[in-house]
Amino acid sequence: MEFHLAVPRLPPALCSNTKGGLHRIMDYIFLLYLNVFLFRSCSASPPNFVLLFADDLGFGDLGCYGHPSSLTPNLDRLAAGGLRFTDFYCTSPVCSPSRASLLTGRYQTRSGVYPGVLYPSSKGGLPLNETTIAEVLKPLGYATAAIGKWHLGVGANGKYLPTRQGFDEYLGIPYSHDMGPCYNLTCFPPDVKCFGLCDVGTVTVPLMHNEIIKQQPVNFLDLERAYSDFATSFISTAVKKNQPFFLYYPSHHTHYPQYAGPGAAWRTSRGKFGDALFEFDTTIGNIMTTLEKTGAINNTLIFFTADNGPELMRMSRGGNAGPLKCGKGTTYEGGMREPAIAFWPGTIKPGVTHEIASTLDILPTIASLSGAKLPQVVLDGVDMTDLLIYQQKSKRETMMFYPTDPSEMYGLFALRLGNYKAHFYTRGATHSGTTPDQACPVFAVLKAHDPPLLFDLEADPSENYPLLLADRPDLQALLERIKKVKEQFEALMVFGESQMLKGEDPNLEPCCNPQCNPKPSCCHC
Ligand code: CSN
Ligand code: MG
Repeated sequence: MEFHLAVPRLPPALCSNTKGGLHRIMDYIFLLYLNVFLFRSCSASPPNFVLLFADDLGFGDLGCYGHPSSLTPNLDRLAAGGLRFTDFYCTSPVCSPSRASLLTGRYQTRSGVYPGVLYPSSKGGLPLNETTIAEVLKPLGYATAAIGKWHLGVGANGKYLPTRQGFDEYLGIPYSHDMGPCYNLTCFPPDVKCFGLCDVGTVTVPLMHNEIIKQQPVNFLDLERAYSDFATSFISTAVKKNQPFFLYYPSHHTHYPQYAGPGAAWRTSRGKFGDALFEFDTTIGNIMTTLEKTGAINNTLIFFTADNGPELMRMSRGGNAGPLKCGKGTTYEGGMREPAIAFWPGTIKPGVTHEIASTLDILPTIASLSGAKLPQVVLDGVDMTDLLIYQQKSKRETMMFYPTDPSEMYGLFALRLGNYKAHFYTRGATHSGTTPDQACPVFAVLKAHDPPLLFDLEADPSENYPLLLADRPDLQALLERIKKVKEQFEALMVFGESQMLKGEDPNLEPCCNPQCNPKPSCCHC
């Protein structure tokens, strides 16, 4: 019914929390009088959540964000029927820290998932005492599954795998798929040459089901079919059992080396990156079809975003930041501002929002929509319910930018307050090499800025034209405010013990044949 688009159906948590008994009765009578009481009808069961997370995908990579040759019909459909964000941020320009924040609603500095990323032999992982979205939902009886790239640790006896962090089921590769010998990084057709850095000397890339290695090396050409079938079966089973569900699908596809199975290879004019993105988009279409067929679609929030900006060192295969400066590894906008879409037919009104929002806000929003309890820890996220459902302003005014190697000594590299972003430090990154902009590659060494480099992101989203205090004396007060916000934030930040500095142990590399010799080549099943 059209009416539902205009006035949203209230999720159960909001139905029961918003007003007391008498008010509700009076509301009811009033609305009856207006003969529009149906508008306020409440959904019967808690909503389902599907969280789609792309890897190394830039602000300019989707059709609905202006890419001229990407083929993303399903993401475009989500954007057309949902809320598309223009100012949405992840928390780190690399993968593991960004994922830690997404799943905990906390900056990675708190959980200790820094510096850099986890490797197959890393001893650390997302600490088990952190509470993930899956763990927030479990007490309410949700079915939970993760599919794809985990990258929050494997550890001894799989102690950091998704199955130990609130997910009932997992199918996927537990880290980046370039973390294996080059010859195994199979593209279609097999692509033996390795562009840029590839990590050799480690085991071939495993496919894990829960805590067991199902295939090693994984066959990338069959992988998407397996993921898509797993998602379909997970959703169908939960719906059959009348169980609310949370599906987390962080895809590998758009991370180098991009791959695509027979259904997507050579299908786009954008080459390997385009084909890989198209294959991921096709699975998103399959998930939507399953939600429609099972009748779950109107009670499901689908949220899409990405972990970090494009890996520009891979040149045309590294993704695209669109109008934004630099990419992966940097604290410029290209490293951390991402496409994001929230879709929930009948509940989220289609549109575009310019409010500032972040992966940090997803956990509090899911908790609020489901009626789950928030973890009793310091959270950095804010509840986006009012923004998503009632088109109100976001409670978020700031975004903090930590580099890939956060430290108490340097603190924040940059801070966004409203439309303004101040850089206290800038630095290029290996991952952002090859662009003509001299600020992006690793040769742009660490530089401190005092006063900070200040940009008006509305007037200049590309961070090309720093505002000069000499021209704009009015900005002095703004700068003072930014410094104060920074000081207050940093004074309350408690750095968790670094998980990456716990080091590595080659014996931890996943091996399907653990007693075999010589490693890693014998880990082949
Ligand atoms: S990431 O990509 O995991 O998506 O961030 O595959 O920062 O040194 C990043 N790194 C390998 C990677 C290494 C990756 C790094
Ligand atoms: Mg990544």
